[in-house]
Amino acid sequence: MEKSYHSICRWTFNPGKGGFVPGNIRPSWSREKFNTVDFIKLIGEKIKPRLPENIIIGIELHYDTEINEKSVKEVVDIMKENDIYLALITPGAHSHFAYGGIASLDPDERKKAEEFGLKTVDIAYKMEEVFLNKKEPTFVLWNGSWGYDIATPLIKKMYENLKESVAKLCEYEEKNGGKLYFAIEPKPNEGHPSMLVPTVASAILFWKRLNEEYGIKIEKKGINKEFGHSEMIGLDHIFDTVEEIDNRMLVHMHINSQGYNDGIILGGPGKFDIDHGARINGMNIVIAKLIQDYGFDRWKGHDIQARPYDNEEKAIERVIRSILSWQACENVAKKIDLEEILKYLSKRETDKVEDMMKDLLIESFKIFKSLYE
Ligand SMILES: [Mn+2]
Repeated sequence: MEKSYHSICRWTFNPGKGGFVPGNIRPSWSREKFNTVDFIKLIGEKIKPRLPENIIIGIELHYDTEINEKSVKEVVDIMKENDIYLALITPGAHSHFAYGGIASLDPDERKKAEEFGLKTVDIAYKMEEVFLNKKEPTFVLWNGSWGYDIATPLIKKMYENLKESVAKLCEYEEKNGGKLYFAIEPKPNEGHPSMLVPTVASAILFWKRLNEEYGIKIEKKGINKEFGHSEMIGLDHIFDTVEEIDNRMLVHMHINSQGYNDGIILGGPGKFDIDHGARINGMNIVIAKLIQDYGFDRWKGHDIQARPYDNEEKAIERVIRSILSWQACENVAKKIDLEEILKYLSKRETDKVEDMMKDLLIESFKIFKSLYE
């Protein structure tokens, strides 16, 4: 059976969100009791044994809270012991910089945020032993720290700062090995009402401009599209995928969902970022087909949150269910007959196509059940 690569996020395993919901509903995952080494052990003990053997597991980490200079050696050792790879690393700049980060108009914040990015590259290369050959990790730039809230013409200047800083970061990485992929993870908002590079299309354009203005090579640059982020503002994550493929910028994916589109769990456009697990629905089966035909065989990430009422056991279950849900979509996607669909669509028989998709959907729920039992 061909291998399938899934990555699990350290930040899923938290004691509770806090704010409007309990902050300590999963007490054994508090910062004092549960670190990244414990997280990797938990994957080895409680998650990997529940998955089919063709699934390879990677992890996703934020510098400097989930991985840092102090913890890196111990984390790499335990990853090796458990056959777990580094799939994604990202500077958690949003935890430190609230005034634009590397795009900031405050020169001091901008300088510190730039240094923080370079340190993240350094940590990534300290983890080379847990890179998987040809599935080297993606260095993700989430736009959360590039936020602003006042209307001024200098938003343009922030964008220029951003391009200059990311160009420097890419040059630094190139000099230090050039093994990493780079992806922007666009999101329309969160933490700030507006953020630079809010959509997949803006991120594609960003890299094209970085190539034109700074000569940055874009072969290994692309997008980490999170399905839920496109869904948050009512955009179509299928078309986002089409654009990524057309521009050869599909390097990583966050396949977790904003909900609503399976008719079972609530969520959907216009809500805060909900981070449900990957869902089984017709749209995701279609995306699975698109990426299969493109030959995408890199990591599929599950940037999910436990529900505010989940205990530890139920939170772990959600990760397993998310991975198996996507596997079910991938399985049935192989059965999509494009010629048959085109035959119907050329005659405007979308009703026939709808019924074909319904059959695939029913089958994928059954496959999920058999994988999960
Ligand atoms: Mn999200």
